[in-house]
Amino acid sequence: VSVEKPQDTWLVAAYACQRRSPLPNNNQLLTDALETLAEEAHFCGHEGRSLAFSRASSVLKALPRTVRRVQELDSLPCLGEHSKRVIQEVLEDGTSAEVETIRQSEKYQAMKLFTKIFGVGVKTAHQWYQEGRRTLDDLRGHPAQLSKEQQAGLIHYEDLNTPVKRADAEAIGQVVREAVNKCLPGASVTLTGGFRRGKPSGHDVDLLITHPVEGQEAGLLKKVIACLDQQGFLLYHSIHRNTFESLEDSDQEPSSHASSMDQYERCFSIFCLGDLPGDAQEGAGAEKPSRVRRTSGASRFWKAVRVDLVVTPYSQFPFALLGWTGSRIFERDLRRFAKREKKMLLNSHTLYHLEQKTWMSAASEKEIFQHLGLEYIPPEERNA
Ligand code: 8DG
Ligand code: MN
Ligand code: MN
Repeated sequence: VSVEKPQDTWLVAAYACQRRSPLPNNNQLLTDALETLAEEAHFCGHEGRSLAFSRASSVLKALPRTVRRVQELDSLPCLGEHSKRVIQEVLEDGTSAEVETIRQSEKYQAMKLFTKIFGVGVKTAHQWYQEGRRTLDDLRGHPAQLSKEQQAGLIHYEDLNTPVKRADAEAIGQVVREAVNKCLPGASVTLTGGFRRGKPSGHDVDLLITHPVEGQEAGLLKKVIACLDQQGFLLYHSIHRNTFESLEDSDQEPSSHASSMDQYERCFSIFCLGDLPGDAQEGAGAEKPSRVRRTSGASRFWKAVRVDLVVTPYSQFPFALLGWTGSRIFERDLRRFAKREKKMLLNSHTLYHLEQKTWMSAASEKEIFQHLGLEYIPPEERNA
């Protein structure tokens, strides 16, 4: 919650999950600069430093208008000296020399290029950089050294780094919904991630699948994938099995490590989406654009889109929905707030009270916020 005080400074809460961060971001120039610094630190393995810049950026996203003077920032949390210095530079000169130097550096550019490949993280990108590789062609020359995921990522590099529009996300949601309902009537498909937060475009499509009868969802993902594959919608997919064991059945406390990976059955995939306006007019009987695999230039009328499919048991759905809606900083602070302020462990499956040693069930996201003693923040205001 941010309230404008008379003397033109703001009151902004310290945890992102206590703030409303709607779109648009009124301070894009500043947050882009800070996020470049966060990214550079991440590329160098300096996670604490990276998080500090990400938090500084996130605070600016909660401000109701554009920052004009650095003095306005005095009352804000999470802004260190370094962040303030960069903000001041951008306010005065329109750009920061430090940020520009990073953006033009060979290492930053190579790391950026490589980490934008599907299936490539900082560790791999850094290793390639150390080996002297700089371009995608340097990698294409050694396909045997790439995972299947990375090979697919390279083949579809351009498409996968073109923003996915909301209309495409909705279309893919509908395709998946039809496949899911063919395999299991009554199951639901929910668009989550950035699109649920109201973003007009994103880097992928995040879909949550569940069924109101607990247990019915078991084995569903495999069937859905087979169905989609048969229709020619999949360019790549890899299913990861659920390894979540019901902790309520054991006396063990859930692990409290910071990883945001959960243990639902999920599929990381690349969809083949036909997207020319003409496609729709071809009518029944026309060949499905998804089956056409043209690879070059102007005549091409399909594109590759990254899609994450996640299947959840109904009782855990609100936790999964909250966990997959993001933003990443919002999620991070929800967990941190739960642990530090409420002695509770939150993940995408459950909420556990560490002192009472009880699991707290929830039928909706609102109930999870209530358990945490937080004001409900709707998805559109979680763009922290
Ligand atoms: P974008 O795709 O539009 O760029 O943004 P986004 O939708 O916010 O980012 P995302 O990378 O697709 O991630 C969406 C949310 O999903 C984010 O809050 C983090 C969460 N998420 C993963 N992987 C996992 C996971 O394994 N477990 C859990 N619980 N959450 C995950 O991306
Ligand atoms: Mn996403
Ligand atoms: Mn995703």
